[in-house]
Amino acid sequence: MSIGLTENSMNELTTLGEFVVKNQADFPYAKGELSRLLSSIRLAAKIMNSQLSKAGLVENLMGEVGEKNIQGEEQKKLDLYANQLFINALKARNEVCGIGSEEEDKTIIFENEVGVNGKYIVLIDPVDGSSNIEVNVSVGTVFAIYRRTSPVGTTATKEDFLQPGSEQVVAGYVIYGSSTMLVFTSGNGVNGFTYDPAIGVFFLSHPNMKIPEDGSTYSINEGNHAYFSEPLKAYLDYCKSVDKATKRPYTGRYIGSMISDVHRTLLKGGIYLYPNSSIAPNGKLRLCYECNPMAFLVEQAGGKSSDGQQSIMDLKPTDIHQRTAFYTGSKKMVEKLEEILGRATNA
Ligand code: P6P
Repeated sequence: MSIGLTENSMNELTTLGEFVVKNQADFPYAKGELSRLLSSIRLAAKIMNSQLSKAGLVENLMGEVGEKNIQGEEQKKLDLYANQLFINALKARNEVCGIGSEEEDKTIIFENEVGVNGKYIVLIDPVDGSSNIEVNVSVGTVFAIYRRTSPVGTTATKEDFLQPGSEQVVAGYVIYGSSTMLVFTSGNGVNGFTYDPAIGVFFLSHPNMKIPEDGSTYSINEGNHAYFSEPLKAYLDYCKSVDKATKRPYTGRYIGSMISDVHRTLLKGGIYLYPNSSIAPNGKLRLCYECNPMAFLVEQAGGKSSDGQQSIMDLKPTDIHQRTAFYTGSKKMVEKLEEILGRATNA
């Protein structure tokens, strides 16, 4: 009778903690700091998972707060809950000198003796797509970790938070979906861990994730079509025209939760687009704590990310809340988009 385990089963069950220890060499300058940072995010993710799985029953997690964040967006109770949870978890591990959050107008600087000795800064969107939780659609947390550029032992500076995405040390997301997964990169590939709530452990379930070089799914809110540029409309016409050799017309898939749309794109191939438009001249998604971490992950998995002209991670931020057009996915599909957008630019 099969017991569902083989003699090697336990070897196959690598926990997130064991994985980080095994791959400590990936963090050449870290003496365990990054593993402590990741473990704080892991802890907060477990708590989020527990709360979200009963969000409809927990009064303080649903609905709006009645205030707007710096983005001018209605803050959800869930946004504020998650924001405080991740800030507390990160602060407790004494590795961070400051945090930039979508839900905080200004960066949070830890000025106590422990804080000023933190070597890292974290940029985070505590809950991306929070409005989806009310209709039971997946939401997620996105984070990016940088080494500070200011001297250890001093108070973190604005420049610490405005580094280009190419300087990221670690990037990742937690997707709270049909299962909860933590996906991260430290610059040596992308690995995905699935949470088993019965024992409270993240297990390596998606080792060395690679995005297909090409795909046949495009993901965009076409409700904004009237506001798109002519070159972007030309690309969407390309996606919908018939050409069996290139698997067109492509399939349209749009969940409206960026982490879910990019997670599907990472696993199956395709392209995710949130363009700038006449109603959103700089796009909607934020460069520092949404686009850069997702770009790092997709590029580490062999894909490509762009603002239409260049890699998202080459952009030098001037404000942690700044927005950008964002395209990411299978390398060949992003290249085709840039070609079509470039035709207009060069015309
Ligand atoms: P739209 C959620 O608010 C979010 O930031 C992303 O998660 C999502 O992809 C996008 O906005 C949805 O925006 O304009 O299509 O409703």
